[in-house]
Amino acid sequence: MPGVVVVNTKPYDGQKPGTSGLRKKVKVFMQENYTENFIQSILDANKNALQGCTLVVGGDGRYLVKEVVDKIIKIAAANGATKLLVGQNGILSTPAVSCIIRKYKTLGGIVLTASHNPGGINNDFGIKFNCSNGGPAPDHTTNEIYKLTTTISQYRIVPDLVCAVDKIGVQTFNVEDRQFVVEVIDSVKDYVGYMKEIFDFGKIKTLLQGSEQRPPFKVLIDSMNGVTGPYVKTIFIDELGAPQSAVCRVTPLEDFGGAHPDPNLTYAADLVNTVKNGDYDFGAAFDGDGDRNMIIGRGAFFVTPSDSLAVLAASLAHIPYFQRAGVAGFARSMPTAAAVDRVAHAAGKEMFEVPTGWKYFGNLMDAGRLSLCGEESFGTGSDHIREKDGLWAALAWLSVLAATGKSVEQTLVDHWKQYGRNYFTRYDYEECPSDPCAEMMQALEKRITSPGFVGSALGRYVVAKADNFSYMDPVDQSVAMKQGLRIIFEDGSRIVMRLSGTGSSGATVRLYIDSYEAKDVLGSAQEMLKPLIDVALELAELPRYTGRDAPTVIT
Ligand code: VG1
Ligand code: CO
Repeated sequence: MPGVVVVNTKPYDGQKPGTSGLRKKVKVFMQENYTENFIQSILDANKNALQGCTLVVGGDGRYLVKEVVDKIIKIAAANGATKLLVGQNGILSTPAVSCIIRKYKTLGGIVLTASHNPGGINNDFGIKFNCSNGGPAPDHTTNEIYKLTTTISQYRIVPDLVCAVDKIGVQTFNVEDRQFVVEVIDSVKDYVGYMKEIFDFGKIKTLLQGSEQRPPFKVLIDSMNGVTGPYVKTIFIDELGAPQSAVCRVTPLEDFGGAHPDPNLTYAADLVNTVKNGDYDFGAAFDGDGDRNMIIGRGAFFVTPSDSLAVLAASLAHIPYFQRAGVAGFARSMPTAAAVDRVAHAAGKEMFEVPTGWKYFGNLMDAGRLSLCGEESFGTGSDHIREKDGLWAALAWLSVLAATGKSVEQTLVDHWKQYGRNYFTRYDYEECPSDPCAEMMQALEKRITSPGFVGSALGRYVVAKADNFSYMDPVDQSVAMKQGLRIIFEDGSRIVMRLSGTGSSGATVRLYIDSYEAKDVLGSAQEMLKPLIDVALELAELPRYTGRDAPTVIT
């Protein structure tokens, strides 16, 4: 019978979860006891609930996932956990973890991913705790976990417990007269089953294969060597009957093949070029852990995530899940353009604006007030789970296109004609030196909150409101402060600036620009927004502080 060993350890600085879990370089996680400390702290934060409960464990297949799954099994066994549900070979997409937590009513789950950050020994790893509602832990829980990491002195482990995670099935261990069960589960089955309940796969299949009325609708789905590969193969090839050529990069690789698994115009340029130059009606890409999505149409017509959210909000009636459950309110993160607000307004639905990070949507969904939400950072999702869901978004789009018979571009043009258009762009300055960026944000905050700033003119824009965004959750009244600097102009245009909370080194500055046009809806975002971008760069003195004259990524 394998025995529990108590290991003495010391706290590490900086184990504070960011926007979505603890993310650091792989080599940071490989330091002695670093990972063990954090896992023990997660379990300690749940100490009173572990016995008799189940935890879900899985990750996006990146470098270190397998080793850390093994550590979690051994540490959970030593801490009196009763059962773990582990994805085969440690593979579970982030949306699948959320789905499984909810389906089997578990205490929560541990998700091993650094999401859209690159993988491999020289890149990033991450650990995130999700609660029993399936969503990322709220701030008070991550703060509790963090607090425990600052005082940890011991962790418990069963070093000799040997558990094979490559075979599906139940394994039972005796640890100190208790039974400890690990059930290795099929990584895709529960999730795919759920998608078949949510959507009408028959209609999507007919769209893809063509009918007497319509030629086949050709799609290209790019998993970017991330975790969605097996899910995409099962859904698109086995279930929807698409040809092999409809999917690409569908084998999860530990280093994502050297790619940056972030579905945007820069890092998914291959998909964009293939769709642009090929005979495709639709392209979609997902990030490393499968919660983000990028949607493009014929000719690589790009759908901004803010518009994607608005279009889906206006089209939920085409999706069986919403036909059954009805549609409550909508929500977006603060930097996301307000296109969806117009749909909410027209439909008489509640509309919420929350800080960046999916954890802020959970309470609203649990309270039954939120059906569909999204972030400008390629996140779209609904209350079917408590994470954003890349594949769900692609299937939602295909459901809408199957019902309307329109192209992606026509769908957008019609939407803009009806609601007007929120032009949006985001500039990312990745891995800048930290101190000057912090100074820049401080200086900007001081400037925009000083007397006389509201009412002043910047170029042709007159400032109507300026602050550091804070949010009070309408369900539990918890408050999140300092969530991003925003300047709102009299015509409704906005400049938003914040520092990323998911980077693993240095500072990443995000600048978001959005501006509404009721009639002039067919312009280019970069051209339309140029005057406002210039105002923002000058106001923040961004080139001077960051030393960059151009962003790393433009969306
Ligand atoms: C970024 C995005 C945010 C998203 C978060 C996690 O955070 O801006 O909208 O929720 O990543 O996404 P930040 O703090 O770097 O701006 V994922 O797919 O990485 O879990
Ligand atoms: Co992600």
